[in-house]
Amino acid sequence: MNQAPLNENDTHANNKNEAAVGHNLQAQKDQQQQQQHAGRTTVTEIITIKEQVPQIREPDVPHPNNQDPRKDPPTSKSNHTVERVNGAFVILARNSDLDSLRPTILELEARFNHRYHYPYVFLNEKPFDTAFKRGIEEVAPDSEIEYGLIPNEHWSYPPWIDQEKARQQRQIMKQKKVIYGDSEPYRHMCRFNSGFFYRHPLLAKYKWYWRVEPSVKFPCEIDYDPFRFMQENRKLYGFTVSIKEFVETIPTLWNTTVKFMEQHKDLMPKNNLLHFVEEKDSKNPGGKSIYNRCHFWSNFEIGSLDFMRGREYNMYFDYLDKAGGFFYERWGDAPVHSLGVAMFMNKDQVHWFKDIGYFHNPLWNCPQGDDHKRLKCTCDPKLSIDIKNKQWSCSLEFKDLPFSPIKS
Ligand SMILES: Nc1nc2c(ncn2[C@@H]2O[C@H](COP(=O)(O)OP(=O)(O)OP(=O)(O)O)[C@@H](O)[C@H]2O)c(=O)[nH]1
Ligand SMILES: [Mg+2]
Repeated sequence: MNQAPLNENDTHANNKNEAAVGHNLQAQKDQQQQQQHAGRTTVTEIITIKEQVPQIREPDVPHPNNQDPRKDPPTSKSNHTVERVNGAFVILARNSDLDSLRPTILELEARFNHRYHYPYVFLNEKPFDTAFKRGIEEVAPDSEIEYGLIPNEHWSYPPWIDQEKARQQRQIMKQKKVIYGDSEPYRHMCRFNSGFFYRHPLLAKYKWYWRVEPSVKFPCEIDYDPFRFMQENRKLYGFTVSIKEFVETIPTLWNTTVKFMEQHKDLMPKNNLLHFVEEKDSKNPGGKSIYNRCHFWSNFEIGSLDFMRGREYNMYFDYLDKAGGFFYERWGDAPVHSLGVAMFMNKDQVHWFKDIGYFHNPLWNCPQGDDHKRLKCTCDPKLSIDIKNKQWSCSLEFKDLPFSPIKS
């Protein structure tokens, strides 16, 4: 599981690697689905709202690592509001994800959150059961934890979708062996993560979210507060890994996005980040540019909820939703978020958290050099996507893009 199966020496690496990654991911998904069936229950959902965290603004810091390391935030629930900003971890999960979530949360607490106690918000389209809640509270005993039930209209077919056509498309994708191509819940998950998670009432009081998934790893110390970094540096979206999407899952996403852009030029700032996702069409060099498939991997995101809740992004999501590609194709929330970010943000507002060690099967972001030592990393820096799987990564391209001023 921890071995990235990509082969950098393969000149036809993309196709081959997609298959290897796909196989690996499919096996993992199958196992999760089996676990899910075993773990379903009908226990009534309880939403526990223990307290609200006020937003606190403090003086700017130029870089997180320049913070005084002696100034640790308080560690008890009673006085934690002095140091936190208004953020929360957001975790979409099934009851059956408990065993893969616990090690992730233990590590996140040990590497970062034992100093801050940022709250957790768990979301599920089915009620979380008592075993899940107990199991989570054991590994994050000092953090506030809330459990939310997803409204049915955020996890079901909208009326304009032809469900028979959607079923047929899943069959076609299954034959083509597209990763998760035949999965109906995966599509609801991608649509929910694209356009609904930030509308959940439990997130209404927060300004920042940090998305976490089961089984991910945080192999290094996180020695500053990334939420605060976002706020104080006027960032809106942060990522650790950026890669190219499986083209079979998004055949019409780019053209649909182009149509949206043509109708809504007024929504986009002049210095947007579209140059991160566009490339010349080698088959038609004089023609329109095409999607280079680069996207921020959304299994890790630290982002502004105000941006996600804002008019621009939601007009874009609604346009995509009406086009039907969440069901007729298999549009993922990662390219959807990324295209939204590219259209509506400047580069200054997007941050690569290169110094946050991270693993989601099969890719690593492992800090290099002095950072690796200082942050007591347990990952192998040579396995980092930008070293081992350069041909897949878009992060270095992101780094080299020109900066542009923040929209006034
Ligand atoms: N409640 C709920 N959560 C789900 C469901 N399917 C996926 N998730 C969650 O949605 C997120 C993304 O799902 P993943 O299965 O991790 O999708 P992925 O990252 O593309 O693929 P792998 O991690 O490689 O399996 C994770 O937090 C899952 O726990 C579902 O049917 N119900
Ligand atoms: Mg995942």
